[in-house]
Amino acid sequence: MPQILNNALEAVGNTPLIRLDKVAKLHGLKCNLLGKVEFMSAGGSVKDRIAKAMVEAAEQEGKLVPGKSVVIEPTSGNTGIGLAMACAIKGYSVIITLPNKMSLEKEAALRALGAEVVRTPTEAAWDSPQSHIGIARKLQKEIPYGIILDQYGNINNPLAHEMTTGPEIIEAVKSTPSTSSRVSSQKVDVVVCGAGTGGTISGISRAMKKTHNKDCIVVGVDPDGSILAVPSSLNTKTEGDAYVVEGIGYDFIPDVLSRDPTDIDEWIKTNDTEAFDAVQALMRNEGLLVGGSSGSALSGTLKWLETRKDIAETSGLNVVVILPDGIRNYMSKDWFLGRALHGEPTPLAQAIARVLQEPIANNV
Ligand code: P1T
Repeated sequence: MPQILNNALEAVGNTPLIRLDKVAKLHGLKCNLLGKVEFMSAGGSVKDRIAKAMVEAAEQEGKLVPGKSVVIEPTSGNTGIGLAMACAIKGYSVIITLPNKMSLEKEAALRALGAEVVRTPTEAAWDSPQSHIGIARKLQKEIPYGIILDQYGNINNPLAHEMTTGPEIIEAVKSTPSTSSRVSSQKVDVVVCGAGTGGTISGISRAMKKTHNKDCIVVGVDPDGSILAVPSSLNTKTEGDAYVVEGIGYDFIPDVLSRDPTDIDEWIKTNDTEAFDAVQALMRNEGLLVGGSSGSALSGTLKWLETRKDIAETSGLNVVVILPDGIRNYMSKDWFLGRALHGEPTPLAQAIARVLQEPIANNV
């Protein structure tokens, strides 16, 4: 039942699981394709959940002092936005270290929430003093009451997903009845999820396999250029290549990313072009204004299903894809503007131009 919430943190999570029927049909899938739409969380991403969990745990451990503590976090932005939101509400200062490649929109949202933002060179190796991690550590040493909650090593990162994201998916799938027009196994049969820190995929996997369906197949998505995929031979061809998608992939293995092959069954690599094409498909066909890594997750799902016709062609199987954030974070990025504003003229655009007797403008 709707009720008055105490603050925006209570509007974190509880995101919808939405059928992606048109995309499924376009790709000839008989299984159900379901998107977990995380941009509907209060701060706009899946990372709100861990920000809230890490702050609340630190409070319980007495590590945060209102009015004094300075929360410092290296992040690709979304964890920072979640932390800045939590800290605005709770009264802690925030410093975010953010690699240069991350969008202006993320920096603007962070500053709007009252955080300080320090940009760092994208190309700096994770363990160099110049990286977002190195600069955060340096600041923490020097700034009184500075504390790094450390999403890369904090157990509350995967735990937040084991306790909330995973159970929400399970509950939605179990409580939706199977009907003749919408057949459902009423189990989560496959989860596909990108990995940055790996907290989302590791936590969701534990929720699925421990409490719901031990045979659930969990597929990790890793961008070309990153080294997270297993086996590492998947990474060798593109290791170190630059890529534009934000939030997924690293040049080191975060502690919270499970390397246990029983947690993450398989990995699939994706590139920028297929990710951004998939974002456009989600917008055009499903009306979902998702961000770049959602496109990576969807394109990874579709590629993986190509290799698993037994699943793709079985009606009723539930394949869940995690869509981590929304287009709010990327509105000024060339990959988005190029596709949104400078695409091929549609038949309707041609008709409009004919009616108005003007040449078809490709750039308005
Ligand atoms: O960190 P992980 O739970 O593996 O989530 C990956 C991810 C996917 N997509 C987007 C848009 C993200 O922002 C992230 C992770 N983001 C961070 C690590 C961060 O600091 O915001």
